[in-house]
Amino acid sequence: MTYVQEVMAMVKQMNPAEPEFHQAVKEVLDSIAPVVEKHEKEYREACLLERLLEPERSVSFRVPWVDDHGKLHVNRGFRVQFNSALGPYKGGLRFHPSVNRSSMNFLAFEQTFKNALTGQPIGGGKGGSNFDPKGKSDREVMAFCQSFMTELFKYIGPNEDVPAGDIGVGGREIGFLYGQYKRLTNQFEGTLTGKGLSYGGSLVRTEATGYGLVYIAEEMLQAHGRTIDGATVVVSGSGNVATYAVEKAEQLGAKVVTVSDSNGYVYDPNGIDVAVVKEIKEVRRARISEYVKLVPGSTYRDGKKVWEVKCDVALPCAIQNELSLDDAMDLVANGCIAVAEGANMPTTREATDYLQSKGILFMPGKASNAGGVAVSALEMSQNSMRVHRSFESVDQELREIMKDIFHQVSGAAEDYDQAGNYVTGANIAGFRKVVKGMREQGWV
Ligand code: NDP
Ligand code: 2IT
Repeated sequence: MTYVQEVMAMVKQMNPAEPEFHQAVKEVLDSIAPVVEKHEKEYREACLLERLLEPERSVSFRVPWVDDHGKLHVNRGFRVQFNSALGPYKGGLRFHPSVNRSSMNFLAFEQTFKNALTGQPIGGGKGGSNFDPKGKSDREVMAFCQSFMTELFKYIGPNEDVPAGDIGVGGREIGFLYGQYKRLTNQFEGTLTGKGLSYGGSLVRTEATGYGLVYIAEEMLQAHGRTIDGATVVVSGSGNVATYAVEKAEQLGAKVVTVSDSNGYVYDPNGIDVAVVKEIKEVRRARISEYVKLVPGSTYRDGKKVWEVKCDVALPCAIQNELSLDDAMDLVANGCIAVAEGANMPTTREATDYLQSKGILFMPGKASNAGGVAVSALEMSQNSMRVHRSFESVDQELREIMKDIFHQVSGAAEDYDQAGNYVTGANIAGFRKVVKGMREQGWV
């Protein structure tokens, strides 16, 4: 067995019943195999892959909270501190019923390479809970956040681990979490990102993941003689990433025809009205099916996914494994030319392989959704310096970071004779940076 095969078997044996983690690890290991082969003896002696694949620290904890009827509930909280070779652990918190050890490990592992690609000094981590914020009152969400932070605060800090938002955790939740952190530590410091603008948040953080996704999609298209201007785009999801991907794509001249949630999707042949999406999701916190009541000419398909809609560019912005092989076949049959992942690992491995085999331009999430965490790192530096940068300056830096990621990713693919394979390129480019840091810091 090769070293890569050995460690893949080890990961499965040490983390049984963690399919998402196995999937993420396998994709990275398959990509980096040629790099590892070149340095096999040295990496083996240093147990480099064994160390890379074992989180530095992983905690899970009880989160008791009381609902509006006085009933007590108990959820499970997690924080996985995967790798600190390049900086303090950094990564979001996800509140969603699907959260378990597998999804936390996969997300924290992916985050390590994504964060390396940003060029910012941040290591990789992730956390969250199987708490479902859907249908809960503000008071219930606050009670949960306060209880969650009462345990989490022991493990985080501005130079230690800096959480942010992810699915189910947006500005409201970060506010409640930050308030409790401050109460427990008596410190006003940048231990969370995605904060409100009046208490240390950065301009552009809300928009950063969706905008960054469109910036890198445009880089990729332009490198192949195409542009997003005039393209028909399908977006899945209607949360933070999806909303601002729609906004930026439309600003750059695309027509975005879909948004969705876990119940179904909206099709608007005239182009999604992003102000209506914001009103439904950010203000009313309602289901996306409401859209058709507000926008004449739009339709809603219950229980269906957006990939059946004809498009030039597809931007999956909801959740892992939302784009299957069948969906990929639909996209190809309908003439789609490019897929860029806004979510983390939204495309199954079979679907990714199929899309690439058909010559579809494919940008993996760890490169294409890195804009969010990149601006989180800019929020951290603003907090340290006690300064507040303008929208234009942060947005300009985000653009440059996404452009730089595109060049790193395409360059690394070329180095290994796989020009245009951005999956391989992103994994190799991220791996090279993390490994350099790990090698120079000794056997820790
Ligand atoms: P939000 O909670 O704001 O939105 C999530 C959206 O995805 C909702 O519309 C939700 O619908 C939908 N969704 C969830 N499950 C499914 C499903 N099974 N099928 C279809 N739609 C579904 O989360 P974010 O926008 O923040 O995150 C979206 C993705 O982007 C995640 O993969 C996240 O990890 C990733 N990401 C987020 C970043 C950020 O800065 N926020 C940064 C980088 C990546 P419903 O209401 O029905 O659940
Ligand atoms: O998946 C991700 O990169 C995020 N949810 C954002 C993490 C962050 O720290 O801003």
